[in-house]
Amino acid sequence: MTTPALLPLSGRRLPPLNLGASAFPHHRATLRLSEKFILLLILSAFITLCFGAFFFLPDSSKHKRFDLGLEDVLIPHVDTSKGGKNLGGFLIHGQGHDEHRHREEEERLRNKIRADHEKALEEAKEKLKKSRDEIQAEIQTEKNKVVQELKKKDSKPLPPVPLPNLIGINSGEPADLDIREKRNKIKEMMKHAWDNYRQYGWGHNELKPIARKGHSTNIFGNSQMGATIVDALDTLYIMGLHDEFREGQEWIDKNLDFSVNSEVSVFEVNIRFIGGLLAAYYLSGQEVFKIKAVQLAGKLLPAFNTPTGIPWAMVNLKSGVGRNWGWASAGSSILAEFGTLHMEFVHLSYLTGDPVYYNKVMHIRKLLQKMDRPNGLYPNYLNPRTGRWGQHHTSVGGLGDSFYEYLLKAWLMSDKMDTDARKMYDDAIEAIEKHLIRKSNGGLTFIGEWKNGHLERKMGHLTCFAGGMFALGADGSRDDKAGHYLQLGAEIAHTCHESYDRTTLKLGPEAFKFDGGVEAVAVRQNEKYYILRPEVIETYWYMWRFTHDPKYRQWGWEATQAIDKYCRVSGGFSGVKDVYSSSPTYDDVQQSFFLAETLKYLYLLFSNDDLLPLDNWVFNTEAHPLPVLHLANTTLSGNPAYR
Ligand code: DMJ
Repeated sequence: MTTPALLPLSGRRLPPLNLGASAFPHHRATLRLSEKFILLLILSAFITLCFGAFFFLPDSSKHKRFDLGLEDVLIPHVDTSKGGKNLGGFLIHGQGHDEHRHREEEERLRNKIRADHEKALEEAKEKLKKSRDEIQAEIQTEKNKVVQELKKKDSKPLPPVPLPNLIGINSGEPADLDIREKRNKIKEMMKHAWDNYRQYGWGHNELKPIARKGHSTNIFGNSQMGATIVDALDTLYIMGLHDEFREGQEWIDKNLDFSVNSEVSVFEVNIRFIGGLLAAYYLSGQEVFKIKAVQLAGKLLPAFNTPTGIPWAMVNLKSGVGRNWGWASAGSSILAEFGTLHMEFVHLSYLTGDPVYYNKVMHIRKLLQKMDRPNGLYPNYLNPRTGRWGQHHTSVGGLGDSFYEYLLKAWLMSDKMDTDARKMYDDAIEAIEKHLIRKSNGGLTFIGEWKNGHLERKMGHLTCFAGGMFALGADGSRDDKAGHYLQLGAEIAHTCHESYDRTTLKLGPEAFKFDGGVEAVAVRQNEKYYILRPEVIETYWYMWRFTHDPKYRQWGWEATQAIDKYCRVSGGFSGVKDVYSSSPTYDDVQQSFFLAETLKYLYLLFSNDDLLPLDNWVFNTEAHPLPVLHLANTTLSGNPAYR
């Protein structure tokens, strides 16, 4: 006996066989053409067989089969009180009136099945008449339809929220001619970087300016997410490069898709993509950026599904599966990664009215607040399964840096209402000053790293951002030590400038030592490179805003000239492998942060202070400006701390 499940008994069981494009949209996209032909043949043969069997078999057998099917499929809810009996799941129907109704129903269904099968046969025959190209075109059209439908589903409008007071989105044009010319030079460099990326790397994450093709690293996963476009948007906007901005917007609108089977860094995607999209939204008011930022944030949320709520370092955007870097101590997550989500996530909750983002980062905050810290220092590694610290390595450079930055900026961004964040920042900086900050024999202040119970007298280029951070945090510091922190910022700026000045190219090495007779100089060959990083220039800019000491513009101009001279190639800008060599080789990468940060900070250094004033804007760690949220006057669900 044929199993009922295989019998084409009703319109519900076996829908009208449409072998054309709309029958199985998801499977069809993946079928190859030859497979499709074979499938069509098999199906049409099968239908013909069923059709023939149904009409040419003796009547009794037809009824037997039909009844079996009807019993459990078509009239499952027969009222047994009217003569039907339920025997082990099968219904035996009563006589007379019921039987007549039953026969009519059978007849109606038989007619429907016949019509459906005839239609399906016709469609199958039609399909077989078509050429391969026609079928391929149909498949493509249907694929496009599915993609459009998915896009529509994803682009739900977000609830309107009152925008914060967006002050200082202006040209910032300096009156001084010399400063204006310098600023124009920086704008020209931005155009050179963008135009070459546009020509040779468009849609790729980054550019190889010498090979003149796209480039990517594992932080962006294996897909082309246009990292440079998203990272550069707000710089283009600020510089008044509006045509380029619109090109970027158009690409994002049409191509930026997060439903990809790609494992990305949660931290990098947050600071570059979500930060970049949010800043572009606030500056330009274009909804598409907000919508994309929220879609992307939704894809990062599964990374928080760990026993402690400390997110994984990486997440697959499609499957939501997360994991940590293989090199991180004892399977740990990294302080600078899970601790650098706060600003963007608070903005996401603010813009969507959905507390989910806010709750995720506040959970991290609360967990960290409760933990014991060796010497008051935060180790760089925390295991997301056990909630325990990994190796006791503390750094204000790589692996630790932006965690401290975001504590301070969370406070600033909340209009100074988030006093918990300020307290955590003050405590952390006090411990850092006590255990990590030292003066070299030559009088240079440096920030070392705590490793295996002792201080390593080495400072990274990344650590140089801290000069700006100390200056930014001076106002509002504990015991009114504003002067002290501004001075500390100036000392770090000076040390980092020395690290540039003591090289052949006047560009800073990746790391430099204060040990064994050297000061602010790289010793190991693999620490002599410069990859277009922004941190030193970032500190010059903050110091300029707070002091207006002309030396910061002078140092910024030295760096601009060195970059233009040694990193510029005809296909864009490249990092160099050895800043102490007079004939350096290129690394052939134009990093997206060069457009997001390095050139933006340089441009702001030569602009008036009323362009993005620091009382109203807070820059995320990738230099994407986000407005201060006056949360005291805002109802943000799940936000008791600020009310
Ligand atoms: C940027 O992506 C960010 O500044 C990050 O915080 C650390 N470093 C790079 C640039 O050097």
